[in-house]
Amino acid sequence: MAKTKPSPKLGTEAAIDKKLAPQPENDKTTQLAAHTADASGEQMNTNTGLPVNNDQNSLKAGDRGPTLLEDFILREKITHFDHERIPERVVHARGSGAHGVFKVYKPLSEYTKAEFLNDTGLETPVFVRFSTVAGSRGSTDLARDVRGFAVRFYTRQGNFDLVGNNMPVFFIQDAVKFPDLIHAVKPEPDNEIPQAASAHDTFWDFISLMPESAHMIMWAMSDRAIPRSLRMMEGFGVHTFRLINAEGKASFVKFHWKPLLGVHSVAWDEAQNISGKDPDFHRRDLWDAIESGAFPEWELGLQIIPEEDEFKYDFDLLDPTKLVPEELVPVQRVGKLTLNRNPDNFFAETEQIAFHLGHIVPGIDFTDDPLLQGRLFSYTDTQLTRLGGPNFQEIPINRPIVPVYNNQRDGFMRQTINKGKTSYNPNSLGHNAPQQVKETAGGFVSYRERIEARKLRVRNKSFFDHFSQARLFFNSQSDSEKNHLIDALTFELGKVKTVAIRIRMLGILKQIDKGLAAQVAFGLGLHVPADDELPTNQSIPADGDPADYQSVQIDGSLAKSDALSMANTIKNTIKSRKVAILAADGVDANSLSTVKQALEAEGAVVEVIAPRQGLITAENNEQIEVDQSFLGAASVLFDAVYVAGGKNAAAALEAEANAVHFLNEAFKHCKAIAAYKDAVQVLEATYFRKKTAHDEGIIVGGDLKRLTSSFIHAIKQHRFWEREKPRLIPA
Ligand code: HDD
Repeated sequence: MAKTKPSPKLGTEAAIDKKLAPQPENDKTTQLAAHTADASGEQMNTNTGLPVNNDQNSLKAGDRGPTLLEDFILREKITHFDHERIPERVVHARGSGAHGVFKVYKPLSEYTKAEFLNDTGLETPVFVRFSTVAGSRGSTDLARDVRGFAVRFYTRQGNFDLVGNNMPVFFIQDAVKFPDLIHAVKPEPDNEIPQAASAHDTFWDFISLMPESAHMIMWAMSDRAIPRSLRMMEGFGVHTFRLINAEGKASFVKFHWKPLLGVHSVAWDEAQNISGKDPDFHRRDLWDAIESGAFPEWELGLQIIPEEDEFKYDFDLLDPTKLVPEELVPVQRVGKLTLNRNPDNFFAETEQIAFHLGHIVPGIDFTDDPLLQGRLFSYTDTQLTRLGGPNFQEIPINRPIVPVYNNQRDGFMRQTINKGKTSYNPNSLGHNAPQQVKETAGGFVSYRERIEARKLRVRNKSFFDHFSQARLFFNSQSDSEKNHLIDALTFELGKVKTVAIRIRMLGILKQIDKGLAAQVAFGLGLHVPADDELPTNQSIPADGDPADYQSVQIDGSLAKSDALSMANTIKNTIKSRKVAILAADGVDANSLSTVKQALEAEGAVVEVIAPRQGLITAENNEQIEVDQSFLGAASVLFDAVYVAGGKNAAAALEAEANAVHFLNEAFKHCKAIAAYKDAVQVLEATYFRKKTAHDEGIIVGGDLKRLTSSFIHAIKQHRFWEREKPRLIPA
């Protein structure tokens, strides 16, 4: 509970200096500030305000006697502790959040009447929560998984939640299959294995029987599933939504988030290593970036499709397993999201935020996408168990920035003290307040969609092309991305024990691309099944006619979409990239500090790694502070590595197996590596040096200025994936 009247002050300097957190920045942070409590300089008291004299010992009968039931202070403390945990989210349990703001670039009145998408002077407060889907709350950040990308806009017309993912399509077409999908991907029910991983029988059993998942599987097995940073992922609203303008005219819309740092991933071997070295890698990266002022930024993108064009495409806009290629409908960048403040309290904010796809504002509306329609039920329903009752909207992070007046009352943990006698409408005793709002004054009215239909439990034939866009995705990947996809599928299916499931999956892959299926089959030591061995489509109801439910193939005119490959992303900055400088006693101080300063000037985060922590003594006797020793540091936690010069330092690093391993691993994960003068000697000790000819990502030389600028250019490239092919390094 927030303490608005703090307990007596100590009267010390600490009390006077007390920081009032959070510093109010906008309507939402000001609102949250009223609910925060800061104990600095304060005395301890119980939940009822009683000053506590002794928090070290329970109340006993005698100094060695049993604890007395009377000890209400003990009971209060233990009782609260016993109930500190709430159920984790049934999906997306593992997540990290941050506050920020959104600003629209120009009014979008042509398409929508939503105020926050029209008023360019408005900074709309937002809270964003990123997540993985399958793992538990404490699972690793680097699991191969879809990432949740949920954005809440605290607008003056109420909360708008855009609850999306970092992939633009989904596994299934109808919400009725969601519990099956999640049961299949979660740890298997008998032994609760594996944690945060899809590489197991039940997941691939289900997928191999659900051809509609083919497109999403391509995304989930691509490098999009192992992002370098939450700050370097795209976001997608997935479904087709509607925008409605002031005249009531609707347009279809797909929402996108485009990261200004580009879209980047790590290598799968690296991801698995990071999971051990720092399971909080993404959470820490987001937190550190915001703390250091390197605020993550995305542009909001819209693909707008006129209503008249609803049936123009060779896929159905209502089918969430399809994307609208950017080549067909360009993404207009309409505003910017900036994350600029870390939460004060993880539980109160990141854990208790309750997103709901159904939180919309006038000017935005739904479509009949059957996945979207089912989600509209699930999100509020799940909070009733997770947050313990119907008053979760009153939790500070969930409150809109506008006051709430309606006739909903009571329930567990009700906070609001509603005044007056009336809690019904219409009423005369309370002058009919709170009153309904006219549409022209901002009252929400659902889009007047015309529906004339029979009730049927069916799926439209326009949903039956399961493979064209899966193929479009595969064809759009660079060679290294294709190799990663093949490796990922081979890895995952290799973990599947039931051979029949592996074979069924090869049957699915074959329909996407024969070469892809053949390469995965080779890795698994299997053959691609013939057509009559292909899986049956489980979407067929028991009494349905299979002929009506056959997967169809539409040969869309688009063979390739550049926007689908991360190889085409922006590569123009090293801002917030982490660079390791390897050094030891005898280092050439100038070669260390010149590169360090140049990297920091470009916004990179640099750490000096040496055989031991503390200070090292440079060639010129300068004392240089070490950030981490080789024992605590690992190359997988950095984007690039530089070995500073100095004869003695080079000899010491060459003799240090962990330094050589650091470089081998950085090479294996295709990172930029630089070495100055004598430090080339350390490279000579690596596995890769003798085996690689020219490599643009390895920069060596004695001209510090040239070396620094080439190194910075190399870090901007993110990775040199072409190195992987020969599989030289066993690191
Ligand atoms: Fe969902 C959470 C995204 C389909 C049911 N979902 C959840 C979160 C994200 C998504 C990002 C975490 C929100 C947070 O950070 O608190 N979900 C998606 C996307 C989907 C999708 C992009 C497909 C396009 N989800 C989906 C379906 C259903 C659900 C079809 C059920 C029918 N999702 C839930 C849920 C969760 C949830 C059970 C768990 C915790 C929560 O809602 O608050 O209601």
